[in-house]
Amino acid sequence: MLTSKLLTLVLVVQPGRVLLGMKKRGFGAGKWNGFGGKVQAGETIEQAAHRELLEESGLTVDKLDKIGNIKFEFIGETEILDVHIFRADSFHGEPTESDEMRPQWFDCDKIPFSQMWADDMLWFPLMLQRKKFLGYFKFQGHDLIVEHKLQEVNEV
Ligand code: 6U4
Ligand code: NA
Ligand code: NA
Repeated sequence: MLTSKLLTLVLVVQPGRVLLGMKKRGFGAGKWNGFGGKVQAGETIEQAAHRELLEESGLTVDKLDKIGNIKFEFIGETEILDVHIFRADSFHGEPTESDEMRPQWFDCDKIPFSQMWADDMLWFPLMLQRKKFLGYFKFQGHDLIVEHKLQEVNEV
């Protein structure tokens, strides 16, 4: 049976640039990614997104826009990752390295897709254009997408 695990992912965007973090340990270590993690018991998905953003980047935001939901399946694994994606266009604080992530700004035309999850190059353009989207990606291992669906929607 497939179970699913709720996760958050936050992209902080400013005109012409996006903040990514180098994941130093755990799932996706060695990849640049947005900030996020597991939703804990007793918190909403949005609360988890704020908490993980602060823990991993040192930033707080007044507003998170819900922009996407992607479900990831890994062949041979019984858990689907149900990732809720948010975008923030302003923030408070200074990006600060944590045990888990090393933040760095990237120009929007120099996003390091070759060192990111393979799905990111497909949905980052939608995210940067403020489009909303739903997706499903099936991975073999952590680098190969064997099947996927991605659609723009009006509401996530
Ligand atoms: P802890 O709680 O430290 O053990 P960890 O195992 O490191 O957690 P966590 O909580 O950081 O994992 O969550 C994984 C993060 O990676 C979430 O923000 C979701 C994100 N993520 C997972 N698969 C992804 C994918 N294919 N593309 C992507 N982000 C992904 O862009
Ligand atoms: Na995390
Ligand atoms: Na986490």
